[in-house]
Amino acid sequence: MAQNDRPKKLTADARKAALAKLRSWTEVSGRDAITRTFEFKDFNQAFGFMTRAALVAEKMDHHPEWFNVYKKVEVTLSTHDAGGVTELDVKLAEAMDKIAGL
Ligand code: H2B
Repeated sequence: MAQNDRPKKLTADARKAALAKLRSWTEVSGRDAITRTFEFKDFNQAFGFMTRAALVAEKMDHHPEWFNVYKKVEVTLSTHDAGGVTELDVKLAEAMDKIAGL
């Protein structure tokens, strides 16, 4: 991504507004990042979600930190290049919610 169209960290107000829309996501304590734990019916559903989310993430060139155990997927989103939450994290969070269909 070119230097000047790199996303900027959201202001505290903008992040609050974004989180009000993303009802199932919360702020990570001690870090500028957002998190959500998805719980599916079984591993197959969880891994299907991860596969679909991975394709979206790769297309966006914006990647999740995530941890899967059986049917649970813990996701943390932050823009490493910006050192915090940006519009890209909000977009990926919305896409993941949609894919999960929960
Ligand atoms: N993902 C996330 N979450 N944050 C980033 O800053 C980031 C990324 N940067 N995916 C991208 C890749 C960058 O490293 C490449 C070179 O565009």
